[in-house]
Amino acid sequence: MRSAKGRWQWALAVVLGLVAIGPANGAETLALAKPQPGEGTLKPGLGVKYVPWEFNHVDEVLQIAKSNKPRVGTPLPMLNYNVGAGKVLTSDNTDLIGALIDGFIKLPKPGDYKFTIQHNDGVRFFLAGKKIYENPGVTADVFSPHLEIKVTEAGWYPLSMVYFEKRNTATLELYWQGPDDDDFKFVPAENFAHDPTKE
Ligand SMILES: [Ca+2]
Repeated sequence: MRSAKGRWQWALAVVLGLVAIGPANGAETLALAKPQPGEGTLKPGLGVKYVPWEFNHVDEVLQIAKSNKPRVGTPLPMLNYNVGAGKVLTSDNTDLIGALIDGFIKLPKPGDYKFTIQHNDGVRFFLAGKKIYENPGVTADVFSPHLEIKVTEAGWYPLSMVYFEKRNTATLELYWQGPDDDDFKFVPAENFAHDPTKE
């Protein structure tokens, strides 16, 4: 038999143990797309729709998209755009353009992932319906913090972004560090897809 003090210490140890195996940090746990997209239904790259306007905030992109029908653009093979004063993503515009990006990202194995975005101008980033990051206004090139994601099942996860470029230079890059990676790299093209019926 444990003494009263012993029982108390034992109970405390159990509680501390539970705390220790709970979420290690603020990492978001994502829900897999259910059902998973069927074989052959997805096309490579992320879907994108463009809305021309002089935006100062990602909310304005969503607002203007309600009245000015967005134009479907060529899908984005991957997010590695650091174009200076050149054309924004796959649009023909070098400035004054918003983008609604929608598709899937394949997270190939369970484990802890970190993402980081470099962007110019504003962006809002969703994974599996959760807002992972936003920096919604006009900005020079800036990196997000490391965005920690906990994945319990491999598969396709919904990914969406609202983005705009106001003036001067434009950047939209998405990097990750997977469970087995030592460093950040661009999310490869093979890990992006979109549903062409949503175009
Ligand atoms: Ca800019």
